[in-house]
Amino acid sequence: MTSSNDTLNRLESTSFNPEQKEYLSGLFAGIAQRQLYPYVGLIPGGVRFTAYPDQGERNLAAPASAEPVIHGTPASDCTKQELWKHEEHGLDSWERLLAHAEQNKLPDEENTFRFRFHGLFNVSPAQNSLMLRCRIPAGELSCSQMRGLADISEAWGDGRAAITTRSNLQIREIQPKNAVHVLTHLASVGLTSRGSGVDNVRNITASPTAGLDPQELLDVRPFAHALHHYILNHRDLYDLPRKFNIAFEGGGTVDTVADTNDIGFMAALVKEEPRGVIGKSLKDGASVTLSAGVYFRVEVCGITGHRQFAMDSGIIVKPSEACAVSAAVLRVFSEHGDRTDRKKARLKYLVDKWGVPRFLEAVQSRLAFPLVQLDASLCERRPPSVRHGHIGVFRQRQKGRNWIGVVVPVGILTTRQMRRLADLAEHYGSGALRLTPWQNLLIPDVPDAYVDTVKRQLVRAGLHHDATQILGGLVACTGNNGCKWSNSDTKGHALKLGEHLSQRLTLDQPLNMHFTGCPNSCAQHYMGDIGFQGVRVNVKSENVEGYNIVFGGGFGASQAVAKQVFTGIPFSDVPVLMEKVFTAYLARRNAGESFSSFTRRHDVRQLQEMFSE
Ligand code: SRM
Ligand code: SF4
Repeated sequence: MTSSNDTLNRLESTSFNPEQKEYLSGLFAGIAQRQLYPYVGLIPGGVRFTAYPDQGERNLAAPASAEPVIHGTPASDCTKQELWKHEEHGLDSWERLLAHAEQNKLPDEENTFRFRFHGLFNVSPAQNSLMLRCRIPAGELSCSQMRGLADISEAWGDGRAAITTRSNLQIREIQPKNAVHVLTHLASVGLTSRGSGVDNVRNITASPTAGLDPQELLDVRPFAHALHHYILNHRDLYDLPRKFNIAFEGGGTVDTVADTNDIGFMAALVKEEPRGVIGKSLKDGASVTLSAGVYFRVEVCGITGHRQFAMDSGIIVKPSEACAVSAAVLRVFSEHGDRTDRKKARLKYLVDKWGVPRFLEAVQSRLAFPLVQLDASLCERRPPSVRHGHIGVFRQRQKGRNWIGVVVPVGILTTRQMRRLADLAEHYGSGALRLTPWQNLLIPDVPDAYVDTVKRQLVRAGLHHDATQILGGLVACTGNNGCKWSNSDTKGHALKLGEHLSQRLTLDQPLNMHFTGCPNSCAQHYMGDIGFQGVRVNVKSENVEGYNIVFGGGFGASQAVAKQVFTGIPFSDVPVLMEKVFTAYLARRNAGESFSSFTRRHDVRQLQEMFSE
């Protein structure tokens, strides 16, 4: 086995500058240290045990004279995060977790990075504690899992949970001493948080009404679950250059915003044709006759914070091939993605550099079956989703059954509400719950006879099944109560603005307003009818919370990147400004015109003038 000391000696003979040598010496000395002093853990009941991690053979050493290389990139060019991963695989930090738990210590920058591989985020200084981000594939939760999450939040968190924009759940205010209890309890309810942060594939999303929806083309849940398990069982997929998002869109009532993901699998129908539908094999250019049925069109490189939706790659795959195609794309990304600059380490930048044909060729080279190119016009795309289809009562394709979309204001649930929802799902539905990327949830399988009872019970629990066109479309990222990057209290402001407007205005069409605290755009403000991006604003001698405001975004069939109309508006001015915006829109729109169509047909200056009157 090659020791870290050998590596240290070799560093002497390579061509690093003194600064690089010092850093790398420190790094490898750190490894040697850890091998000598194993971590100690504390198990419930106060029993101590010592664990000697088997460090195994590390791939630190390149040939004696060469510089260490990480995924083809010389170590001295790599980001510090790459060096940390190279030093220790992201999933191998359990000993460190135990040590931190034992000392009730928050991790430093390096260990903060490592613990995110286990779904634990040190969110100081916003809160001096850890946050747990789960993985909930396809947003599907059983009532017992929901109760288990409520137990975790009650015992070790702040007694609440937040539904995220990836149909997922986060629990906050976890003390380091409780981190291990949280993870083991999560496992005991059949959930995991592995890979929900940093350089991993994030929670796999799928149409929230999959399997229930009369209008869907395909129940996409099996594919989302298959991929979830594939990822969990392949360590190399936890060492990507950066985060990676994958979504499955089955064409149902509620949009899953798959077009904002690195890969969006979009269900599409190939219709019966007398001579068959002919595609082209990417492998050898041969014609491929496609039988009629539902396939996925593969869209790639969505990343709305960088103002880009996923683009159609020209490829169509059988649903059963989606997992293999994902794995191939992930490995191409892993091998060739940028390891030197985290801002450019997303799939988009690799494909920008290579172009789509070279990228697809690389993907094809990792697959045993041919990728098939088919012009998008030869497929029938999904039916349009229903705006705010995530709220209210909708009939399922199963006769006499309904899903009830529950309003969860900006995604926050108390543990009491979580348990109540679990009870309702168990007593009146099939025991299942579905989280949505709209930061709310659905109770499926409610028989007609129980719909009114469930509605009443929801209201009793302080939740709802109905909302104004304004309140039904509020989405807000964590904001400055939990995230250090946030310039403003996104969740609080979204609620205040929603209430202010709902008391003064009635809209006859659903509308989405997305609040995001910084340019990272976790709440995808560029795809909102209206998007708010938090900024600090100087007002007289005071620095206050405010927003840049964008208009005219959309997703799916009405996809568009919103344009910035107002810059640096203090939040105190936002409610009155937005009242003016809606008053002008209602007075000047064409009959039945939606807010996004209205804002799209005017340029920025026209909108500024109209909305400032
Ligand atoms: Fe996000 C980082 C919260 C969805 C783009 N995101 C963060 C961090 C971890 C801040 C940090 O690095 O310290 C935030 C943790 C706050 C906290 O304590 O709660 C954070 N992101 C969230 C969540 C919780 C927002 C929400 O309230 O729903 C969402 C969790 C989803 C999940 O369950 O996995 C969340 N973030 C997104 C999305 C939407 C999506 O994934 O579908 C995006 C835009 C799409 C994309 O892929 O970029 C998003 N988050 C970012 C970025 C910018 C990445 C980039 O390459 O531009 C960062 C910064 C980073 O990764 O370094 C970030
Ligand atoms: Fe934090 Fe910015 Fe994401 Fe909001 S958008 S959660 S402020 S990183």
